[in-house]
Amino acid sequence: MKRRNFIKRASLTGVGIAVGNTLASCAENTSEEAKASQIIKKTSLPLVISTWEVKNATAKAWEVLQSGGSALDAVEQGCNVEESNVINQTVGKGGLPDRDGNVTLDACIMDKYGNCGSVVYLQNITHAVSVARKVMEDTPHVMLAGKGAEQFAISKGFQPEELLTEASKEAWEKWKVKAKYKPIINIENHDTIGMLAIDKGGDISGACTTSGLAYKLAGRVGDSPIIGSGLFVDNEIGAAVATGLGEEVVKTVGSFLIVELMRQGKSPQEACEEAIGRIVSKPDSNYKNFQVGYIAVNKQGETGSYSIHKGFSMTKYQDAKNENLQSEHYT
Ligand code: SD4
Repeated sequence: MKRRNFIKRASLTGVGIAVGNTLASCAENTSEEAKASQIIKKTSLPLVISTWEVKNATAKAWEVLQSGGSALDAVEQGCNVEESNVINQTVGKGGLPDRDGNVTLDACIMDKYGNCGSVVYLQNITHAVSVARKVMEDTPHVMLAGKGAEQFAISKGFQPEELLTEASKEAWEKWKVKAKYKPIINIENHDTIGMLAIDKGGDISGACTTSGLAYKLAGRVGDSPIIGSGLFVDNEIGAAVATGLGEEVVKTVGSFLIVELMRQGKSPQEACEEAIGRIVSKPDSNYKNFQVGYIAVNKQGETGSYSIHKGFSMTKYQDAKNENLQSEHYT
């Protein structure tokens, strides 16, 4: 079977399964195509969802979408808001540093064509997600790291600046004197922003940006810039993005997994739950000690979110309605 037909079939089957109740009300309407188009009409576009309670960032993305902008511009500009927000100590400027006091950023972005760009271990540049977009659009590569990424950013006109704020420096200095301190993601540090949007044209894009695990070993990179782990977009199926302990997301290639599960017919909610299940059901999983959360959207505009522990939430803009929705959780 040709790839395109295969995708179409799988995705239409998915619609049937994912929204079975709604379909039941569609009386005797027959073909899968007809059913799918009825569902698509029911969904109001555009929409944007983000990990955690990031109202300003999501509002910015919504503004871009409302004015007819692309999902790609929306997720980039939305994430930029949080990258400049020095109060948020897990993203961009003001992010908590690594063990040695260096703020290092990871970010990626993915468009409706499946193109992607990513930066890892980027220093001295606030808008990591915009650098990732430049990698995607202006180079033949997908990923740039460290000094090379920084030099590339500067060559593209990004201004280098000190990312370690007084508040983050103070927190790091306090951390240094505490004996046996063990950072537990989501208790001491969370809010990494992952954002997924569908624009008025029905096209999907996503982005993710973070300063990573606070007080990490120098050189550590998490899931957030790894395409398939921290983020995955397939414009024919849907998209997913992760937050939490990146090592666990990478081990299960979480975001790609969710999109593939949606391709097989699972709803975004079911797919997020199964991806969390893959982490917690490992024989040696010590999931009680860390958090992972996922959000996802399918082509029909249905959304889902799930995490290991309670406390995770998703911010959603649709129909000019702004909601912060507590996510269901495993524990
Ligand atoms: C990481 N996933 O670097 C990121 C951190 C995060 O909420 O999402 N924190 O592992």
